[in-house]
Amino acid sequence: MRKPFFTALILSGLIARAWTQQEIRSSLQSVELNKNWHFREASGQTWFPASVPGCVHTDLMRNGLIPDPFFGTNEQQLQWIGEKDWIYQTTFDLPADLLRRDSVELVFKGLDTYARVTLNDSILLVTNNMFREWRRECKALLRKRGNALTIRFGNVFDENLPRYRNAPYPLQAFDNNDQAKIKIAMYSRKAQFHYGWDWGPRLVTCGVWRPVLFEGWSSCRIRNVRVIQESVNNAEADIASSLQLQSSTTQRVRIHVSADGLALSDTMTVLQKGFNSIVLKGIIPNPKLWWTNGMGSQYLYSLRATVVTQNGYTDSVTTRIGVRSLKVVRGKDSVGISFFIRLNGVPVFMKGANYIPQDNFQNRVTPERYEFIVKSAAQANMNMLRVWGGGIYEEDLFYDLCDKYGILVWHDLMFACAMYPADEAFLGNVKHEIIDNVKRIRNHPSIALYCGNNENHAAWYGWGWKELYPPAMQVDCERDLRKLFDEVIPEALNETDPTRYYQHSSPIAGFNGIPPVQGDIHYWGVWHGKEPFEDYEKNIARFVSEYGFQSYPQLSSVSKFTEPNDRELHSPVMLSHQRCMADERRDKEYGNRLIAAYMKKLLRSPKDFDSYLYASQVLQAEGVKMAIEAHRRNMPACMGSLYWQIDDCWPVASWSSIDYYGEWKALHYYARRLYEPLLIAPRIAEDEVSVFIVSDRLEPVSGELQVRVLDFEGREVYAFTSPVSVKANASATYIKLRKGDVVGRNDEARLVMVSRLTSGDSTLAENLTYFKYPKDLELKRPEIKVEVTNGRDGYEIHLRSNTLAKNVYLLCEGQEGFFSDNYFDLLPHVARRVEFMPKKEIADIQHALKVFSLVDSY
Ligand code: BMA
Repeated sequence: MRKPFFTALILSGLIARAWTQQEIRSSLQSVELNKNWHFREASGQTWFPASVPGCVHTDLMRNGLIPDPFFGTNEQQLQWIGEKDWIYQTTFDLPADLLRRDSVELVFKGLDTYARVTLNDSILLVTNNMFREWRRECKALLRKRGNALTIRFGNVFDENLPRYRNAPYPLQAFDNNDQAKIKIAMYSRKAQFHYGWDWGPRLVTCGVWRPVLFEGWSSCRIRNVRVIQESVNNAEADIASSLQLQSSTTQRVRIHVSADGLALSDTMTVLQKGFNSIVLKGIIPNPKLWWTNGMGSQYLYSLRATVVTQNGYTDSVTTRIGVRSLKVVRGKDSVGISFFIRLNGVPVFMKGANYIPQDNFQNRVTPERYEFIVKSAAQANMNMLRVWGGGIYEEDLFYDLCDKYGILVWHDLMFACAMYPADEAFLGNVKHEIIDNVKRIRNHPSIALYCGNNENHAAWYGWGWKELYPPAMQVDCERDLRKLFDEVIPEALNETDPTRYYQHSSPIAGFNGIPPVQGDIHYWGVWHGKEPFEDYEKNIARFVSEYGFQSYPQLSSVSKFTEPNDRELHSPVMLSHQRCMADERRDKEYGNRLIAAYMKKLLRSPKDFDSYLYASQVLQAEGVKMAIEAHRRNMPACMGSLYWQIDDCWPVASWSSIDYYGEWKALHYYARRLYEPLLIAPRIAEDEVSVFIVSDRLEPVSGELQVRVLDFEGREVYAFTSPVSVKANASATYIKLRKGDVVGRNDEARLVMVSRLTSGDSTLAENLTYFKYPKDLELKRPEIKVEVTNGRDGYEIHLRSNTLAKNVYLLCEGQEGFFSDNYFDLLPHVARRVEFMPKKEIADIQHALKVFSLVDSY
């Protein structure tokens, strides 16, 4: 082991005092401009108060100038907003000490998108990329009193239609997404889902979407710290901190880097006037490693870099780092070419979902909503989210939360389902965008990999886009595709984060898993391809980064965007909240028809609208269950399962497992069970019942595996028990039975197979399997005894049924709150306890609580 470099633990203030013998002043001073904003339509006269950060839609709403765009069919009447130019303005005074700094910059963390910024009558900045951070030196333009900042947002059509008309060749986009006759989304570096998606409205907003501030500094400041973990093991972590400093003069400075107060390095150096790069190395002995959710703790070190100048200025930057080694392992193996994550030396199966922006209007996504969604992922035993390419580079808080909850991030760059321009200006713009964002996020332990785009390559090579062009043009298109994703982006990554894995697109192995030899797939045979759920079994790749099935939000959520007479599947309002129109152009019933077709196969026809919403969620959950079980059973050939999608950006029929209002759908409860570290996943094929146990635990588990077959009244018709030692981090079959023996002469429509792994008195894993689709089961109307007692954070609901109750659905009428479990099957005569945490106190819970099950839906 190398000798760790220790200097005595010296607080930066003390170093500074010893160094300068004078009062220490902070180099940096920030003043946020979030007050006194007004806005108006550019050709109008009247100013209205505005919120910054924010966007024009929420400002219009707050002023009572437009109705809620998510309600009813309002979206359709509000398209004019995106066609106008908008002006934002504020006037402000500034503190004298800010103006005394060597430099004062105006910093925009995000402007959406085409902005012309005027400061005290001088044009300071013209922007064209909502993802970039913009900063300009502006000290010479500022005064103490009566400053004015004006931002004019140009509409995307005026900006992009000329580009569209002058393009060297027409650019394709998937019809379902950019929901207009002329598709221009790809010309703007703006969240692509703003133009509409197959789960999202078309609301082309604009505005100051991230904070605006002045940053003044004197003498020297730390611009950026990149933390490189050169090698990590249990004994030590070699840490290189690469600092970028800016100095207003040539001067000697002292730089100190520490992790949790432990000095990693302490040095004196001479900085040149301008930008300076310096790398400081140090060792964290016996590091506490960062693990993903379910595998260990998520320890985060506070890494602090401090610079102190001879003339008494100091600046410091603190970043939270997780010490871990992570590799995306691509190499030849017995199946083909592997694709898996090795974390701290251990291959880890990725369990998770795809993530889209949580709102069309980003300023409404509060810290609480962020925490709720990432925590919900962790609660569902996920360890990965894929930040999908049609959305945004997320807020810092999102990555902080992923660090905290042990959720790795598969990070698409923001390109999706389209062809993109490749002129020099566009490519240069993209390069800046990648550099800005990667610099911002690269220290997070949660960032696992970068991926160039969502499905652009698949569309070009697989959806027939290439064939739309004459051969000579195909060559140009392909060259441009490569330029962006194989040259410009990798170069930008190489400058900023050269050691993280990058792949040009997702999927890299196509749309089905036959044969599953290399890379990730998006399997859409189920849903878009109308294949049966059983086909999930046949389409297992090395990593399934997308697959999924739609459902509707629950009734209380639907009630929030509809009037009572809209609550009918084919009403104009419900249809405008169903955006999947794939293949059959602009056919609004397309998505509904797909749900109906699968529903017909699996479930009995729901008796009314409310039941239909519920049944759609059960259907989605049952379908995705087949997929997750198939993927996990097939580890290590398959090492990842990310369903499409965890969240929604507005209330809509979609593939989400949590609706826009934060209600867990049936799928999210199912996912939590299916992503448990220990999963029993029986598979019935022909006459054979194979009981698999999949374990993500790193130690073998000893226990007893019971397979019992019960009739719906609880009578046991078959039982088999065997001691097992469950292999660590593996999937294997532990029992094989003949279906004929298991079922005997009993009617399959009245049986449930209960597979259970126990250790002593505790159940480690359990799964229920049926021999028929739910519609063919002879379920009786259950009598469910319900008792409610006061619990720690709410109520405890005790349930017991006289017969098997399938997909028990608890709901507290008129009350918002969270059920610890829902949509579960209740075995006869087995007590079950569910907690309910209401948002507000409930006067009469017995009265408000309703208990349904599948038989009540038909
Ligand atoms: C995928 C995604 C999205 C889309 C989803 C559902 O391919 O990448 O573009 O919303 O399918 O169709």
